[in-house]
Amino acid sequence: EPKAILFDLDGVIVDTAKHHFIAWRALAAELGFEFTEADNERLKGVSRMDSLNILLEIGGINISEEKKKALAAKKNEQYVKAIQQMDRSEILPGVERFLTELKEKGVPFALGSASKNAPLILKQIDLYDTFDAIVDGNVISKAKPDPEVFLKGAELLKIDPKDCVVFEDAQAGIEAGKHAGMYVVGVGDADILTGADDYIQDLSDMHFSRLVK
Ligand code: B16
Ligand code: MG
Repeated sequence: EPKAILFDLDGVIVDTAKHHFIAWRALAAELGFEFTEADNERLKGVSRMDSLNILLEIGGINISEEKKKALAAKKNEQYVKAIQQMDRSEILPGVERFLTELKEKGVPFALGSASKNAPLILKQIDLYDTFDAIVDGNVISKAKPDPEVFLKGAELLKIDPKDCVVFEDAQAGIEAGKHAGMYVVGVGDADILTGADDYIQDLSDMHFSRLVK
């Protein structure tokens, strides 16, 4: 029976991919090329700078590191404006019920996100104080698929990694969880995701009993 749960943020707790997409697309338009929703799939779970590098590669643009920093800051400014408008209505289906179930069972849970904006997003949707620990892009040095983000979460919760369950919507995140030696539940389209131990469309398909083997 699992002793702790680790949640990815974007795509698991809340759907921020659309806000990222709008901001990246605006940046691409300014640079003179088109950025599609299919392109945006490649950015899920990927850090801000790595995302920008993928975007520039799509546009065939070569610029200095300094200019890259400025563009990443510009994108983030627009993205932050969008997430400042978020509220509880954007919490994904099943999340609140499942978190309540975990609280009732006394199972601790942490956030494991690549996003530097994770604390702001959790505050906007009023879940900041609900999590027992938060590991985000501000405190990790190695991006998913490196297991660092989830190992840190387990450490903060003082639970052995093998007793942790990870919920992830990104391929790199599923791999990070497996590298950490954890049981991983893929969230989203099981035809796209691979390597997880179980798959659900969203958290409305999840109950603690399903994790008890
Ligand atoms: P930021 P997650 C990730 O969050 C997103 O999936 C990814 O699209 C984004 O580029 C990354 O956070 C960095 O976000 O620019 O806010 O630091 O899925 O790991 O919760
Ligand atoms: Mg995600």
